[in-house]
Amino acid sequence: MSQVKVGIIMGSQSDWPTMKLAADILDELGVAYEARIVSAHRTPDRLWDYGKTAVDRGLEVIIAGAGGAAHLPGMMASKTRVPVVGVPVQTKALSGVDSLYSIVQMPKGFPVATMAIGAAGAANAGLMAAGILANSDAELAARLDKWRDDLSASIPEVPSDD
Ligand code: RP5
Repeated sequence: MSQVKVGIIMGSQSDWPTMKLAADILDELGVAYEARIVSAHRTPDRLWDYGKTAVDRGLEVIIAGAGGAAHLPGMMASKTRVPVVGVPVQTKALSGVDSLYSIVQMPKGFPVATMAIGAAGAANAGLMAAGILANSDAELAARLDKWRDDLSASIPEVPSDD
């Protein structure tokens, strides 16, 4: 595969079943990515190093997912100008509203593009990353257009009783 331009980072191994849905979309669209566990609280030095080297390593989008006190996306946005797409992971205690609120209310100057809570948000993060890269990659743009057309075509016009 080509140069890795998308980093998928998450606060814990327990986030991977959700974040894998972003990876699955990127696989479908032929977009190279790396996946890493980078915790704002448990591995802050790893977070700092990841953010500090992101531009030089050629990353163009970072998808960051975390749950609960979900500081990873915002802290990553404060450390690199690479666009950060935030995924609020669904939690048991508060259903992911805690994650959403932790990610979405960034102060002016350090944006995080915050997705929906959970599975849909992770898949959409993959699509968002692909859309950003497609602006400068005509072949990826064609694959993404087809992916979207196929999804539209799969939606029946008439509801079924089954
Ligand atoms: C966050 O705490 C992680 O992003 C995860 O969603 C949550 C729980 O982590 P574990 O206790 O399952 O490792 O930092």
